[in-house]
Formats: sequence, C-alpha cells, structure tokens
Amino acid sequence: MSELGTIEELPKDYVTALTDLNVGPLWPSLRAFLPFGQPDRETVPTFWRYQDIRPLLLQAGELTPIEKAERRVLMLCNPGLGLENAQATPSIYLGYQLILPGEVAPNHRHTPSAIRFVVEGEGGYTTVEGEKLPMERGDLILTPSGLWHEHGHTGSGPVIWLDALDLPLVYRMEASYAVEGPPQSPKNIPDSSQRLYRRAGLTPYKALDRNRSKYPLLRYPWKEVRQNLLDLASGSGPGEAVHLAYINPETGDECLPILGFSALMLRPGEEVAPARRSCSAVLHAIEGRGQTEVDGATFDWAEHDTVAVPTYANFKIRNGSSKEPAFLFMVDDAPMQRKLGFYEEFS
Ligand code: 1HN
Repeated sequence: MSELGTIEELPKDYVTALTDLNVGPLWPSLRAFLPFGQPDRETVPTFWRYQDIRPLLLQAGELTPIEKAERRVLMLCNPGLGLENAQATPSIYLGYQLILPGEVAPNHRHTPSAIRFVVEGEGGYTTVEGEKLPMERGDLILTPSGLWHEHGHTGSGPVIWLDALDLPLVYRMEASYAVEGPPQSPKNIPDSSQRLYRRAGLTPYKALDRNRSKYPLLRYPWKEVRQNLLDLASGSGPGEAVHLAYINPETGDECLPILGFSALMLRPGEEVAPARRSCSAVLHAIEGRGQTEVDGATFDWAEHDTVAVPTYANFKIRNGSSKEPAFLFMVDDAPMQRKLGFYEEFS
C-alpha cells in the first residue's frame, strides 16, 4: 500500500488552474473515498429512551397545534451525523409522532417511503389511497412512495407511533418533495390484512394476473406477527434466531425498495449475536426489556426504546427477563444494499 500524493505537494498555481475549471485531483482524496478493508463511519451507536422523550412529545402537543405542525414529530437524530440532518443512520430517518383525539394530520403524498410502527394509544388510523388502516399497538403500517396518506384519531388519550422513512437518501438525491391533497373518502370496508391477505399461502385469485399492485398489503397486525414468532420459537431450539421478515405477499420481496422491516423474539434469558452486516439498522423494543451491545457500547432498554446500529457494527441483544420473551422491531437498509449488489454478512 503506497502513500498517495497530497494537495500540498502540488504547485499552488496548478491547483488554482484546476479549481478555476471546477476540476480536482482524485489521488489526495482516494483513501478517504475508498478506505481499505472497512468503510469509515460517522454514525455512532445511539440510544433513545422512550420514557425520556415521551413527556417532551406530549408537551409538543400543548405547545404546537396540529395545524402548525402537519406532523407533530420529535426526530431521533444520530449525533455522529449532525443533529440537524435528521438521520438515525445514514439512510434511516426516525421520529416519534403524536396525534391527539380529534386531530387530523392532513392528506399528502411524497417521494420518500414511510412506515409507522404503533407505540401506544387506541383509536388512531392512517388512510392510504382510500384504505382505512386501524393503528393498534405494534402494527406496522406502510405509506409507500407516491401514495396518498393521512392520519386521524377518533379515540381518547394520545396516540404515538414511530415513523421510519428513507428520507435521508431521497433528500440527498435532491428528489424529496410532497404534494398536498383534499381529505380522502375512505371505503367502509376492513383493510387488506383482514380481507385479502388473511393467511399466508392464499391470495385473491385476480392477483394472479400480472396487473399487480406494487403494494398489496399496507398493514401488518402485531397480533398475527407476535403469534407467529411464538409459533416459530416453539418449533426451534435455543440459539436459532426467531426472526420474521415483513414481505410483500404477492412477490415475496421486501415490502419497500430501500428499507427493510423485521421482527425478532428473544426467548426468556436468551442472548443472540446476529452476524455482522454491511447494512445499518435500528432496533425498537416492542415488549420486554434487555441489553443491546453495539460495537462495545451497552444500552439497557425497556419497551419502546430505540437503538441505532451503524453499518458493519458488531452487536448482541440480550433478553433481560428469565421468564418472559422479549420482542423487537428492526428497520434496516438491506433491501437497497441487496439491489445495489454489495450487501454482506460476516460470520
Ligand atoms: C411524513 O409525511 C410523515 O406522513 C411523518 O406522517 C414524518 C418526516 C419527513 C417527511 C415526511 C407522515 C415525515 C414525513
């Protein structure tokens, strides 16, 4: 590995001549762009404790009416990436969103894709392209790129969910924008998770023709996911990861193009050390408590807490209870890395 030349070694008038033409030499920056062995990372393992953030989110409900916010969100920002940049990891935007009884977060659509993972409260809903999706605790709701979506709340008490978006990438591609629309008129029928994709292995017959919707299923009820994790655990031994991926039921692919979603169960007392991976991720505790170790930093988590895992990081997750299972929701950017051809797992 030879030392590369620096800018300082070049004649000043040569550098000025280049600069005047909006041109630059590659070699002084080559190692920074392309380090040997492993990428340089600015993302730091970061922990957000829900019980610390919750009172401030509720305070936002008093300070800022929904009309002045459109979306009342406190963003989870990775300090290594700059708090102003709205990045939990290089590719993942995260925020806790609050909606109060009677409020409406108005209808819009935008180029970034989003998901909502419901944290607490009853009576919230999201309407996507006329399909009204109830938001129950632990449900995963998709609002893919370009689809109209609005949120409302007809219950009592606060409703809070975790938003995840591929905004950091779309924004840096200078391709992020939204369009506002009039309120939707939802169809008065149960959502597709209750009607069309009730069970794995069955699809509405007409989906067999090739005019498929790109996003056939927009709500993944936690009740079903939790039971499936318990069933998966009972048919496997300790040490075998209890891990389910959320997929598009028509294609078997990931549900969205950039970000991927999965749910993990830790058996009582279990510790798992997933393979080190090239993708970045966030882990959100759905139920239970435990510890997560990310590149040597240890975080003690309880329900609804969230941890950021940088690319190529070592991590371990431990269930803090010897009696109850723990459940975690994971967001990562593996779908994009797979499509780009450089996704890796290291054992
Ligand atoms: C958005 O549209 C929502 O629809 C939430 O609830 C958070 C953050 C950035 C850009 C768009 C929503 C968002 C967002």
